[in-house]
Amino acid sequence: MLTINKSLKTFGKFCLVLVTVGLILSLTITSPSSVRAHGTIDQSYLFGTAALCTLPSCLTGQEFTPTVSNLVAVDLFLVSFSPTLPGSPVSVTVNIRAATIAGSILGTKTQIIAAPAVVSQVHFDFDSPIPLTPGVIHVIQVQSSSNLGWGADFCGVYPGGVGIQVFPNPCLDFKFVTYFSSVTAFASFSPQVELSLGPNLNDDELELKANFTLGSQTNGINPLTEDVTLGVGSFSITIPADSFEATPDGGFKFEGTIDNIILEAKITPLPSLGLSSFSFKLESENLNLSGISNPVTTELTIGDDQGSSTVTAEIEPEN
Ligand SMILES: [Ca+2]
Ligand SMILES: [Ca+2]
Ligand SMILES: [Ca+2]
Repeated sequence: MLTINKSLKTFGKFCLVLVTVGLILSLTITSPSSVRAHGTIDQSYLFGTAALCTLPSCLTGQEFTPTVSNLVAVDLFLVSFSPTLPGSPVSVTVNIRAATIAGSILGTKTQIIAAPAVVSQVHFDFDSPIPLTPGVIHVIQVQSSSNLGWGADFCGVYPGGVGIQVFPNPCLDFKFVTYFSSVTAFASFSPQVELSLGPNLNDDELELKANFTLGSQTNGINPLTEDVTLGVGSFSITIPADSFEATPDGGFKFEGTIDNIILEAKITPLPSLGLSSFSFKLESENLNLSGISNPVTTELTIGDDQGSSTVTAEIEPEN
């Protein structure tokens, strides 16, 4: 039941969902899917038929009150605010601020988008999870290099905050979605990757060694009952729950063939480095790694704990 996902991880720079017909600023409501490329929805407000300026001079933002302690992405509903703008590149900066639109910046993302002709859902992934305080107001501030409009509702009923255009306006809510990550990032993860690429299909080999330390918020790992997934570049492989066996040294071992891939994996506690530190070793044969090249993003997920690191793999062609 091992799954091999050779599909590229498609981190769309932005996802567009067209929601408007007719007047350029009028829009119909479309619900985004519950899980997008990155994260799970926490807060959202999807109503309104207006749009308001996003230029820095407009000081535009939306308050929101998260129920979770991190934010990894937002969706904004944006539209060109001038008839000549659609299709032109526009730089959009999203700041996540504490408490008010003048509060400290907790995280920021700048992305170039093609100015949408109609109100469109645009996805912004932050480079790393932004820590939030659940139950407390934060602000999504939006600034653009050319004048876009941000879809808005002048009779907004989002309960977790208000829209801001220069001043907070209790009647205003902008259209937005916030996403959080439910995985706990490793505190450290240092993989060494060796690839041996053969001339034929399914004759490549992968060897990986890594020490990792779980994040401070972790609830621990249990490879006996949790999926273990390793991603290297566009290749990924999952050793399903119930595959590992406990070893006398307190570690876990898997040896077997899954979907024709010969696989040996071992997770060993490293008590000398602390209770949350482990080594992970994996050797596998009969892979198809064609097209892989440095640097490679390497990601190890054990249950809801995850580490990611971009490394230079040792790649040797096999003769
Ligand atoms: Ca509101
Ligand atoms: Ca090959
Ligand atoms: Ca866990």
